[in-house]
Amino acid sequence: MVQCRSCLCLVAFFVFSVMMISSVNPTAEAKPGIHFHKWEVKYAYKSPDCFKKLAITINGDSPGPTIYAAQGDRVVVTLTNTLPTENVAVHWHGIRQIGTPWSDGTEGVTQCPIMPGDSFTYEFVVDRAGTYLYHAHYGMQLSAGLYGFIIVSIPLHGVPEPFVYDQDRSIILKDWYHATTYEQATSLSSIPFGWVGEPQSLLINGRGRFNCSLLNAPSSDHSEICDATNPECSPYSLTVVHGETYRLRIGSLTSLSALSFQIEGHNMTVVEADGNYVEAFETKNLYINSGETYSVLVTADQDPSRNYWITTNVVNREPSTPTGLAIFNYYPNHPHKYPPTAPTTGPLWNDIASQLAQSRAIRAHHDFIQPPPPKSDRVIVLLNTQNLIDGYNRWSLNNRSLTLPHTPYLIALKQNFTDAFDQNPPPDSYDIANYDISKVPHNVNATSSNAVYRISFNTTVDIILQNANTMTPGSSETHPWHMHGHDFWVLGYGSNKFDVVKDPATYNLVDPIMKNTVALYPYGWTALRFRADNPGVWIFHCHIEPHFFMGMGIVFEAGVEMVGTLPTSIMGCGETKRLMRP
Ligand SMILES: [Cu+2]
Repeated sequence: MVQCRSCLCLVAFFVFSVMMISSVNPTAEAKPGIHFHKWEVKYAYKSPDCFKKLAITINGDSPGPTIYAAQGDRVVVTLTNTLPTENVAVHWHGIRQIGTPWSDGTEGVTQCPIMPGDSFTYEFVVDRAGTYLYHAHYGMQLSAGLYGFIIVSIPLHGVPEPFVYDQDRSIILKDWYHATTYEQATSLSSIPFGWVGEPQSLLINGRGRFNCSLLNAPSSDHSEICDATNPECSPYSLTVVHGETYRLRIGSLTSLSALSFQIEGHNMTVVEADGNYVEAFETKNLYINSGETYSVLVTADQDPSRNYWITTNVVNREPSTPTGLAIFNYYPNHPHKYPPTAPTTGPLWNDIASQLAQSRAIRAHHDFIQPPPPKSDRVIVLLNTQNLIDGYNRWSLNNRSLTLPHTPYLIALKQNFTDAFDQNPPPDSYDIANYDISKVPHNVNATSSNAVYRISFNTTVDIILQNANTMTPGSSETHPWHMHGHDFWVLGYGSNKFDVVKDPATYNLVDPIMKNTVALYPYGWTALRFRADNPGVWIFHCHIEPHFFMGMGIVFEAGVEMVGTLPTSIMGCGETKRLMRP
């Protein structure tokens, strides 16, 4: 067993691997490891973009420590909530939680929130190598800075990856707001509605740059809250050696922004998406949505006498956020020496066609194709709309806007608490024949709902995400949809209203990628297929935090009767209180 704490984890894991290599009979199977982490979730003042703001941190860090493990290992995170007046829950994004649905970390779905002063232990197996994420899944705490990476390597004697590289590095992207999550959440749920707006900066590995002179105060007054000389906001520098090839794991946990990512003068070869190997393809601009991860290979093959810019830009929404900057540093140049060129600007923000082209270009790696079942047992078409409910702005699926119940679904379903949520099934479709997706809806009103899609265990389900016009004429937004507990096959994309008769004939059933997060483009559709083979209760939602906060998600159940005895540590709220009494 290996004791791991924050950055010591990597060292411990390395030592562990060496121990394994030195002590193991070469023909024997490697034994899975266990990685213990102790996290204190606490407030700290942070200046990631030079502007001082209260952040929610793990052991004082935002982003939090990277969890390193090998495929098949067990990860045990004991989280102590020392936020004095605030609950918390943490989701392990991309980890399917096979056999441990209560460790998914989704407040209201799989657990009660962790109350101030309480500790909670998440324990799960990382069953596949790849690049994953973790982040808060309660209220809007992701925006407050609770996020990080999970990096799962190939175990000893494991199936090798279909690509080679010299070094492994990771980059996590975030958009950053100066308003607190409490102000944002209050504005979103008020009449009149207050939109969160565009972020103030983009962070690369927790570092960005806000122009302090934009503050409405003389510089002598604002140096306390915005200090351009603060080392916390000096750009991240990735040091490379000429001639070496780097595997860059890139993950995005933005609250709102879809991003493009570039390395000046260097091509990137995409090899992994959401933990699945893809047929390698080259790009200069990697588009990445919140909740997605990619691995790219980059060879340091340019003039090594200078540094280059790493840049990230907002796409899909008219940007008012400055380009996020980091430095691609050729050793032995000084890591903080600015490149002699102006930062590259990235692609046009509204070039949806090239984003769609990238999405369509990604195929499963030919040696790792997992063919989808040829047919589905059920088709659920979800119309994505912006609505009003009693005058409040919301997002809905088939006119239902999700409100999480006070009793988590997993416990309510397992214990048959039928009063905990609406027992009527939500609709599998909408009025496809008559609904005009290109216009503001005739009647913008929707209803709130906490009903659940009940799915027969081990059946195959297609989900068609259908986009539409918002409540603003001529406007439709991109939504990155993320599924808990499963990967899904991405069968296809379209740029208009889905035709239930014709469009399934265009599906890629040969080599579709599997992902856990996929984009739904403006006015278009995205078709997914998944096998409901993981017993539990799972959420499927838009990964834009304010959209999810405004109801953009559904919950589905499959095989809940097969879930083992629930740990009492997930209980304590709503109707589960009665289970806690002797
Ligand atoms: Cu959305």
